[in-house]
Amino acid sequence: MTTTLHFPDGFLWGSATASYQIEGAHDIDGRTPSIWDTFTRVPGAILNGDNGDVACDHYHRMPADIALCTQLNLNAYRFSVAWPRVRPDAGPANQKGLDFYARLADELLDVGITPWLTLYHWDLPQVLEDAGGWTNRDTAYRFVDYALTVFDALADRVDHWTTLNEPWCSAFLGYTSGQHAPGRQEGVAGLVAAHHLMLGHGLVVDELRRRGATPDNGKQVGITLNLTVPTPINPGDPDDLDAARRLDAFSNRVFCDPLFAGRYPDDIAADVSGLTFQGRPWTDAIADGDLEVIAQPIDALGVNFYHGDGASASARTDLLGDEVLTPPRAASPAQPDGRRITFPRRGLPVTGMGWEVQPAALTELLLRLRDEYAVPPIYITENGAAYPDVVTPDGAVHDEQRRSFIDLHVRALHDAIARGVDVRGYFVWTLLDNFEWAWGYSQRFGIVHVDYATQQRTPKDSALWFAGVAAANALPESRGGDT
Ligand code: PNW
Repeated sequence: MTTTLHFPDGFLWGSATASYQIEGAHDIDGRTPSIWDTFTRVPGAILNGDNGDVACDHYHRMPADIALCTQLNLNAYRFSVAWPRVRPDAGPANQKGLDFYARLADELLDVGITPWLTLYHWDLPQVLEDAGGWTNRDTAYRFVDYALTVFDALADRVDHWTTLNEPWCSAFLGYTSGQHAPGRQEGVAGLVAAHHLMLGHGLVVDELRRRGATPDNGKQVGITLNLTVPTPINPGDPDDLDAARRLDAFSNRVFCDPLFAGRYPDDIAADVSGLTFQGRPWTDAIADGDLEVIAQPIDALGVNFYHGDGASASARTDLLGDEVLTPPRAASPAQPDGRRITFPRRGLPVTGMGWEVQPAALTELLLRLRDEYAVPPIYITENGAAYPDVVTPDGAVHDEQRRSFIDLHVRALHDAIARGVDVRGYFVWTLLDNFEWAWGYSQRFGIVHVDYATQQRTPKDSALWFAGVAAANALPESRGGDT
């Protein structure tokens, strides 16, 4: 069977990156340390002791990397700005840092690629962490200062503004499990951090609106969340049902409910009752008016989707998958209630990260967002997969697994659009193999291969295929028999 799946006119086909993962140049032109510079120096925090000091050296190779986007027919490029580059030590603006992003935006505009800017993709200035980081309410206000510096410098070039990337990771991997910087393992501190992150988001939306960032002026302001589709492993087991509920509460609803309904979910109160951060319940962090600030309307919702989760309360390790190489702290729970959730394998294929491949979950997630929340237009701001790649003697990278992963998810996305969900773009994660956080350089998510010894870039087969999809604004034909 041969079917062509067309996407709506004006659909965005992009790739996404993040500053700390690709830029390198960690101490160049006035940049000062972020929490990731510090965390990568903690012995045992990162697989193989890797860090982002050099990464893909994108800071020095940016024009060539943007030329790759052109070659791949992309019409949008999502990048993040490094806070410690443009406000080093959270102090005054640093013109050299701002100039880099102005040049980046100009390179993109010159070749007709829409710049899509994320203000915070996890590189908090270390000085702010020293003052408590996201558990300190003041950080939300410092985020506003920084955001306005970036907006004032780049608003003449950039129309698409995203406040936060994946506050779940910043809050719960940063302050509860400690798998990400700053590496704190402080239980409900993650909820306090989540609230301050979302407060920072709302305050920035408010201030950008005041400065004219509205759709009337051709500007769009939004946020990117990583959301999951929790499924109880054994739906007949009340404990598994509750594990799936808790996963949903602390992954999805704790962000979507305040953002789109102006309240926190009721059930989490019982889950964390009696737990405190610095002697106080996390709800002490919520001041009058905060939820109104967080819930103000946005123009776009970015959804990052990698996998669904089969959730269980069972500790039976024989239900778990084969051991994959994981970073040292991956085992500690990211749930702020401290209770166990296990993720037994469901017999689905898995990627190099050990993440299950479940494209139908993307369709399900998008339908749920449409049905349960008053969401603005949605963009898939990240989706992709890590697999071990081999450069063959002919100089190519035949990454059929990645190509198939992207193909299946783009199909699942098309299915959601066909069923009436307003999705307007798809950004593949990621343009270049890069520093994959706690996994260091051991996981390759790029559609372009990077040889870290030479910094040579080689578009993989998936990139060439994606270029065809972007050019056609369609998937050429159904690939019967793919898995
Ligand atoms: C996202 N987890 O991170 C990020 O936005 C990217 O920077 C990252 O490279 C990409 O996904 C792939 O990991 C996540 O442990 C990191 O559940 C970790 C998790 C989820 C998302």
